Amino acid sequence: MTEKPAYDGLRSFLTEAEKFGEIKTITGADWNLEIGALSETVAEKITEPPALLFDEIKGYPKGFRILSLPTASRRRMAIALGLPPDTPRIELLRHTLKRIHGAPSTPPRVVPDGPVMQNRMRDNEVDLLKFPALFGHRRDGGRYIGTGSCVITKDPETGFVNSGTYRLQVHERNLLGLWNNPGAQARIIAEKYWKQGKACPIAATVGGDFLVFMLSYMKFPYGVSELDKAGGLLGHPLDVVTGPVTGLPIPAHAEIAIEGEVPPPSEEARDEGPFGEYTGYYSGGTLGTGHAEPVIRVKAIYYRNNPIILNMSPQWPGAPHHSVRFEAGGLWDQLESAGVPGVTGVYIHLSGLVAVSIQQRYPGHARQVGSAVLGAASSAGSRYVVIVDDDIDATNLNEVLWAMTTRSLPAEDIQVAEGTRTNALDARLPPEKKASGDWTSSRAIIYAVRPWHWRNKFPMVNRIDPDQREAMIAKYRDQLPFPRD
Ligand SMILES: Cc1cc2nc3c(=O)[nH]c(=O)nc-3n(C[C@H](O)[C@H](O)[C@H](O)COP(=O)(O)O)c2cc1C
Ligand SMILES: [Mn+2]
Repeated sequence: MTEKPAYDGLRSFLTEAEKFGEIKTITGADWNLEIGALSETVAEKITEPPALLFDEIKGYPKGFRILSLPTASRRRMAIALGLPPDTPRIELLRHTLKRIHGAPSTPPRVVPDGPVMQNRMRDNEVDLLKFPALFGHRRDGGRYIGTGSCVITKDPETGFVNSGTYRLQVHERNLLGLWNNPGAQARIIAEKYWKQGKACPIAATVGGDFLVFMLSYMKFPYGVSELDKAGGLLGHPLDVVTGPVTGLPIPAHAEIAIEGEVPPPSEEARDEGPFGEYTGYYSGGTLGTGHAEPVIRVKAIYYRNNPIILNMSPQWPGAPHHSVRFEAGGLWDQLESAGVPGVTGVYIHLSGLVAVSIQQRYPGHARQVGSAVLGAASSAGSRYVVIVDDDIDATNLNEVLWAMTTRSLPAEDIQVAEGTRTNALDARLPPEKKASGDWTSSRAIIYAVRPWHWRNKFPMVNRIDPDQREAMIAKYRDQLPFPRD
């Protein structure tokens, strides 16, 4: 019997994904716009694309690598989540969030040393430009080293350790920009230090275990540590080394980690961004607020031999980073908790179209589902909600649009709700509203279902049935290039 190889962070994921031929190494690409452009092009043009491991990046020695699109295929997403590689898509969609929320909190284990400490730079040696930080989008305000980041801070009053994903701009060889949404927990923590006139100690990884990264970009209640959750999901405590400068825990198998401090912005702050965002527009940073943003004074850098930057730089939403939008499973759960019956599928398309398929059971059922979606916390930020019948696959945008164009009547089947919640990254939020903090917008629910009272007279669908399609793919797969997934 072969023993399970020892846990090795991102390297464990790469080893497993490589077994399935899921990693493509690209040499000679340029950090300056080429890697960002290629990653977005591949995600848009190739279904279930390979992950891209960039090596021998222009101007950098072999071994200083960047990983793009780690979870853009269904199989790699399963591997990253610690599930069997053949886990079906519907399972990933439906249960990923449940697994995460149900996982126990297992505190990290402090170890004396770890791969991340293989190479060190302290004080005057610190040089962020030793790594091929990306200039990702043409109109970005600079190079960003942290997009797949875990930014670790500790509440000075309670000792709670938070890990959050926040973008990190390289201002200088030893200075990073830090941009926080209102409500970001690192910001809450930093302000506690600033109030005492102190700089906030901070540690960050910019490459490491995908699971730890994923937990870092999810919202947990203040006080729930993402590092504890990681232990729960991994099934063993996350190994951490104690940062020599800050005393903060640093994942021992991370690729690259920094330590430093965030001074009060009154002492030092810099213009930040603009930065191409996941909505498909530039936003945030100084562009969004007009004032300078906090910085991290970097005191130390640690990195593994042949370190890998995790590139999760936002892409136009039609070029997704993830094969499955499992956040939709959270909305599904919330609809069930609201007691709404008959939901057979939930998906979130692009940056704001929610599709829900239902098996209609009684008059008014579709409208009830529509209202419940607007009321659910997980649907905030979506502009359009489309309710479809259960013969429509909510994850298939063509099917959803076909239902919209054939089963809904604009004059009767579109409901508009005004004054609903949105966020500062909403491109359609007028400048005056954004400035005044009135982050609200209207949303529409489109009822693209067969009208309940004459549903049985609705014309029959002219489309081959799924069993026919599956039979044809199975029979002709050798002769025709049907996709595998
Ligand atoms: C790739 C990526 C980049 C992100 N960048 C930022 C950012 O720059 N600033 C921010 O406040 N949130 C950003 N977020 C969202 C936060 O990670 C998310 O709100 C998370 O809940 C923050 O952790 P916290 O709840 O512990 O504050 C980003 C998310 C992802 C996936
Ligand atoms: Mn948190």
